[in-house]
Amino acid sequence: MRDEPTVWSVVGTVLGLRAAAVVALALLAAPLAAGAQGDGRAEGEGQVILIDVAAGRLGLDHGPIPGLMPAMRMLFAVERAELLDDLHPGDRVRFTLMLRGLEWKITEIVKATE
Ligand SMILES: [Cu+2]
Repeated sequence: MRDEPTVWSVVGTVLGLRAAAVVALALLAAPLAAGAQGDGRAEGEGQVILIDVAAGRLGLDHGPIPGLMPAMRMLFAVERAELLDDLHPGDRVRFTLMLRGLEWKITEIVKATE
């Protein structure tokens, strides 16, 4: 873990940044990190808080996404509007993100059954 600290982890450690700031850094660093690590793919779980079919966006209260971002509430772009079909606020979902250009988009989403 100390072998090859990223610029962002060093900055975060030095400044003792709290979650919000680390999120901003993580978002800035995400395309670079994905390029460096290879596949530009991530998976997460969360709860639907907002569905915007017209804009093709989904608001999620999501848990930590390993290697990408901590838990937070945010809007994601969806790759296809059909991904929003049958979703409702409060639904628990599992989703896959793929890096598309500079933006992480949801490419798969399924309701979690627990
Ligand atoms: Cu997020």
